[in-house]
Amino acid sequence: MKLFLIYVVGLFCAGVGYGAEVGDFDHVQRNLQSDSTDQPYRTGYHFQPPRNWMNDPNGPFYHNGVYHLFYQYNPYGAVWGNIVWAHSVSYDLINWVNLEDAIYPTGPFDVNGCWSGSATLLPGGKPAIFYTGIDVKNRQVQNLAMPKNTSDPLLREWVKSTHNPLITPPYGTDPNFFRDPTTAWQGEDKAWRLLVGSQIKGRGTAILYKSKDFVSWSMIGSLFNSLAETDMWECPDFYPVGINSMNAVETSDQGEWTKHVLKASFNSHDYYILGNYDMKTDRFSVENDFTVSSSGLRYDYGKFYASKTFYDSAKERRILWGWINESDSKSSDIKKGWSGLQSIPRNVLLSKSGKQLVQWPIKETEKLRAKEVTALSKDLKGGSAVEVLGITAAQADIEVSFETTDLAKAETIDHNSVDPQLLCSSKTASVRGKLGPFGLLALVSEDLKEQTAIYFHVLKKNGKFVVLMCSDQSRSSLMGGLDKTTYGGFVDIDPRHEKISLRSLIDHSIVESFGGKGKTCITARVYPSLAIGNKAHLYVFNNGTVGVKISRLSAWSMKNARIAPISKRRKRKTSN
Ligand code: DQQ
Repeated sequence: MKLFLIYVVGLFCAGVGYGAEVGDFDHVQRNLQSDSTDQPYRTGYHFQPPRNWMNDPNGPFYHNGVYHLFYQYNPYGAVWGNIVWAHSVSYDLINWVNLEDAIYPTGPFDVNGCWSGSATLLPGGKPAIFYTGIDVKNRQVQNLAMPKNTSDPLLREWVKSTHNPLITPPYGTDPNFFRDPTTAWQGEDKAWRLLVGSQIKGRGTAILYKSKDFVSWSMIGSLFNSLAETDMWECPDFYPVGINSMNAVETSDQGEWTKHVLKASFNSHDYYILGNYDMKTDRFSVENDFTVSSSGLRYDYGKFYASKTFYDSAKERRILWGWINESDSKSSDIKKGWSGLQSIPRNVLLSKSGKQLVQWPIKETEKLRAKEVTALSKDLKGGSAVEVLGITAAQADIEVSFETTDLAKAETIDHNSVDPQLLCSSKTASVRGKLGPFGLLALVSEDLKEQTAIYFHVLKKNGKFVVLMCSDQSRSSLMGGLDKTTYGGFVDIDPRHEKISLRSLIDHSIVESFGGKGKTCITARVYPSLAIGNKAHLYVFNNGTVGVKISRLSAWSMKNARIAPISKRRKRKTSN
């Protein structure tokens, strides 16, 4: 269908039913909470449990045709606490069935909580989960759990090792800063390795452990000594990526054709660095250190934390999930009865330049695309906006690419301007620039007073063009008491030779955006009070003085994912 275009002036003056498909999963029921009109911020196709608090994605893996996702969950309320591993399964990473909690406190080694961790597929494919238990002395210790019955396709019950805890805080390490074990990898010497996040003398770190039998682990030391002063490294992730390859690499693979990614979650963001890892010596030689400002490499420059990847052997790809927390208050979460989402699963690859990662929503997301509207080669004059009509603007997927022909008119910025978030905060969507701001206005109200803007600026710095991507939440809601921080990141593209592309997944209270074909990602949580459901609108806009061209725009209404809980939480035993 062709796009209907409505030009707008003065723009800057001022659900979800889940008919559960039973398939091979039994005991499913309708998720009653999601379509209710007093729940305008529930999402249609992002993963979230029917109620209560959720944070980090834990231990995802693929086993015998089924994807497993675990997550930090409070079974009793919408705020953090009573943490267990909830468990959901899927055939396609989009539609999910929620099972019983998989791992919950049972013994002195985890009596005070079952915190984050990762899964490893052992030779033969049997999954093993390492997680952090908060023990009877409130120390953080690392425990092992295995499925009770691997012939159960859903792996519903998990049994803990009788040797738990397998790893306790080493001498000199604060027992409050020793958690979140990674997926293990196996060297040519057949020994397993894993990392545990920590902080020593004011610096985040990841401690390397080695084991021949997966039960008895010895400490090797820090994988890499960062100079950056950071909080503790939560949820570290360490994995290979193929150089110049469209296929991902299994976690234990390593060679000249790979680089390694070390990701650490601290200061509310997920930072990563690239380097070469030699499994014989366990040396990790890095190309760059962590950079705490937003000029450094981050998975996402908006809301995205405590992420986790896994290798999907079915499709030879590496998939990344991140926890997207709320931007509203605790009391609003209690009122809503829930808190937290997972990002759309993203495919992760090394960029062609080899200098950064690129992320893209997994192909399966496109199964949810329904009605499509398109537009080709349209001029977007400075100071104009065009409404994208004919789709459900509150639950949509949109891809747009822009051409900038008048590059000579790009504004020059000071050579000291290195922090893109700061730049975006001064160059909000309503501030007119030259080549920019141009991009999308999502979740816009009828009277245009509410809007979430995702946009670019083409700027000149030190004689070179730089592309800035921003997400401006300052006008996302008429309500107060929300975190409306503006986010920003640079996009490593050359506007002289490349189009500037943007894809945004809009889903009621989340706008997940991918700039430059996934080189820069920004996720926003917003709570419009007017731009809700079918009252929400979507625009392409250009608030610069210089015209740009829309080379192509495609937008789709998005169907609901089916996310269905099992009918009853199974009664807990006193030990598992
Ligand atoms: N969340 C978990 C910890 C982890 C933190 C507790 C990161 O294991 O360090 O719920 O969000």
